[in-house]
Amino acid sequence: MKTPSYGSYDPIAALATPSGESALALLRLSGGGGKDLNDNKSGTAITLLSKLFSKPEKLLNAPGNSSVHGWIKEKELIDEVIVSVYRAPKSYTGEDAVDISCHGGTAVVKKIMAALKQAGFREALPGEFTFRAFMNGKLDLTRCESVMELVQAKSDKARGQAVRRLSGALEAEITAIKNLLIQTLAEAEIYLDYSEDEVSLPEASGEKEGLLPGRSRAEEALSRLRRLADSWRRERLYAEGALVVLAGRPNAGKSSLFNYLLKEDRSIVTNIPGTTRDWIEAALSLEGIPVRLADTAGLRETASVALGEVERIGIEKSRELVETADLVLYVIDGETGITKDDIDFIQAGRTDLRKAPRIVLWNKADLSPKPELPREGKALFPVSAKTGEGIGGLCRLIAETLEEAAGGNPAEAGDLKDSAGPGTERQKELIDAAIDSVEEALELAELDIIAPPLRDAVNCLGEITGEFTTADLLETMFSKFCVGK
Ligand SMILES: Nc1nc2c(ncn2[C@@H]2O[C@H](COP(=O)(O)OP(=O)(O)OP(=O)(O)O)[C@@H](O)[C@H]2O)c(=O)[nH]1
Ligand SMILES: [Mg+2]
Repeated sequence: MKTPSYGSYDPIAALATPSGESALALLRLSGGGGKDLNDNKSGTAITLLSKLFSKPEKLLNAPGNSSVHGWIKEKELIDEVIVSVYRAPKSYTGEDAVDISCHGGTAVVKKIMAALKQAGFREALPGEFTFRAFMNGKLDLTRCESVMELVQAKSDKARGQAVRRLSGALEAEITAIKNLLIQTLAEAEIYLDYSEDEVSLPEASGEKEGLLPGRSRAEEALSRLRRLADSWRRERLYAEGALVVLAGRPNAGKSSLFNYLLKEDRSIVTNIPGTTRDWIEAALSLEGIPVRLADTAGLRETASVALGEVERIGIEKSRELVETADLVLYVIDGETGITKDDIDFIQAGRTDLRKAPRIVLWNKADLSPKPELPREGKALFPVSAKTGEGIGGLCRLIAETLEEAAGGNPAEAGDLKDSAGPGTERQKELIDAAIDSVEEALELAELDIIAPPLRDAVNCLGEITGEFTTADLLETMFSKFCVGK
């Protein structure tokens, strides 16, 4: 049997929903019919399925974007289904395509898939439906990648950014920047032609002699590219999330805050200092940012108390977690007040800029109000894990601090509100390469040598949207998608 490849027009089938017991499952079919999308002779997804359908004529005559009720059958009935019919080119893939909604049992899905194979379909490769959508001009590469981002989005913000890319926001911005560079290139070439004839450019161009004509356009392209690149860390924050670590002295209320933020009793809480020995991690979404929250063993100076082996290892682990955190929530026990250990920890975080940002919490504010300290600024944040006081504000502060650390100043975020930055490593690398090339072009004074770096930049931008691409790149990219997408 020949190995299936992405470039074929074979009729393909895949389960698009997770396999397991569920009310319904969705099977997707597409393709067949050869290179010409309207060629029905060799059997398209619709004609092939009709051989397994209880009402073949109804299916064959169904207009695009319509549904037909019936049964999938071989010699015997397999399942009662609804099939949605899409006709080329008005389908996701651009080919004739069908979605089958069947019952979601594993035995049902297995039997229908086997029957489809008998009828001439093969199992789709990962991302093959989206690959075909790209090849048939239905989606550019940024939209294709955003489809996978949407499937994988763990938070509302990640979803929002992916949807913006799916609606074409990144493609539009990349195309606009590319057009600025193409205009710059064209102007440089015209200028070269004119200067050979010793004719000066019209004054309206406003460019200084000897410098790159269209320099302001190239500069605008550069600043727009830099803005896209700057948004990358924020995009990663929304997609991958951050590690937030609760640290502080024993009994400060770390586990209580951990449970309050998670809205469940996950960590053991007692009034015995040193209760938490082994750290615990849990996932939650804070203001749309996926957060891994860690509760740790209380920090205390090893010299001041005789520590058992287990607690000593626990404290070591707490310190390690603090070092790898994206944000530390340092909890002060409001009942006992600020101690020397607390001051030492906070000072260390302030002086070492490599350390993750920290928010210092005054917990048990229900028992004793936050003290007014000189020069304290917004550094001491009052909360109560018992009454919930301050927790809403804390969630917002955590999100703001993480966004700030990821380079997202609110004004800039506002600028990108209707647009979107790069969503994948591939897009980010190409934007960086384009920035390097435009910077190089802007540094060159000689007009006859600026064209190559500008063309490089234009090519990088064309690669982002898929205007210029190679078969290898496409295969590597789509093979990371899931089957059925
Ligand atoms: N009144 C009041 N009591 C609290 C608050 N937060 C925690 N406590 C109490 O403080 C004690 C210690 O709480 P934990 O959450 O176990 O403290 P911890 O920081 O995890 O302690 P270790 O695991 O020992 O490091 C418990 O008796 C809690 O009920 C609060 O905001 N108000
Ligand atoms: Mg604890």
